[in-house]
Parts: sequence; structure tokens; C-alpha cells
Amino acid sequence: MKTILILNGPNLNLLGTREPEIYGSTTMEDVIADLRERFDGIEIEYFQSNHEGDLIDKIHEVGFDRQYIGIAFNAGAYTHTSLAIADAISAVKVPVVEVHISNVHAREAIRHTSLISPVCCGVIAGFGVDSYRLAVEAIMNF
Ligand code: CA2
Repeated sequence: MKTILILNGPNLNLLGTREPEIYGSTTMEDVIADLRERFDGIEIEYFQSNHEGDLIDKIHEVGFDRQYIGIAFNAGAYTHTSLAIADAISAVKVPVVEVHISNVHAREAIRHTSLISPVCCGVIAGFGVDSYRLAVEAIMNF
């Protein structure tokens, strides 16, 4: 079955349990369950890591596999710092959509810069956890 990978970076394992005023109170388990229910013709795979190298390994692992039609990637704070992750995205064939829960452009200046935007096919930010659904819709319409 065709597969979309939902890939989350550092601290996103805390979603729904801390800082609800910024990130809401829905957990990632809820988000994935909702996506699997909505999109039942497609496999929704989920991977989260707090480690830059593990995220890069996962991008390499799925990035040349024709079973995957896209990656919805919330790189967390690595968005603003990681040239290594940008290089990994740029090296693979599978399209990557950059995802953010918050509107990074309405926050601190350091969050206005993304090192991965230039190598992603699009960016979805500011719609709360619904940003993940919007990214999946975008991937399915490629
Ligand atoms: O808005 C987003 O999705 C971010 O990617 C989230 C990152 C932040 O560094 C980016 O600038 C924007 C932070 C993820 C931290 O996630 C938490 C979730 C709940 C509680 C604490 C942290």
C-alpha cells in the first residue's frame, strides 16, 4: 500500500502534555489515529526522534523507497538550525512537506528562518495539529 511518513523532530513527543497555549492539547497519538481514520486507503506511518542523526537516517531509509509518496515533516527547532537535515531532504527523491503547528512567522525572529524550506516542496504552518492533515492532503494531490 502507498505510504505517507509523518516525521517529527525534537520535543514533539511532548505534544499535548506541555505548553498547550502554543501547541494545543491534542497528543500525537490522537493526530495519527485521526489521520488513519480519515485516509483509509493510504498507510500512515509515524516516526519521532529527538536526535538529528536518527531523523537523517529515517529520511535516507524512506527517501528512495517507491512505496512512499511523501513525508510530512515537522523538524521542530532543527528547522532553524540544521543544514545536515536540509542536505538529507535535498538528496532524496520522495517529496517532503515542511509542517509547523504554530505560525512560526508570528513568533520570535529566529523562527522566521527555515534552512529546510528551500528543499521542501511546500510549507504548512500555523493551523495547529490540523497542519499535519493539510500536509497529507497536499501529498495526496501531488
Ligand atoms: O510550530 C511548530 O510545529 C514548531 O516546529 C515546533 C518546534 C519549534 O521549535 C518550531 O519553531 C516550530 C518546537 C517543538 C516543541 O514541541 C513541544 C510540544 C509540546 C510541548 C513542548 C514542546
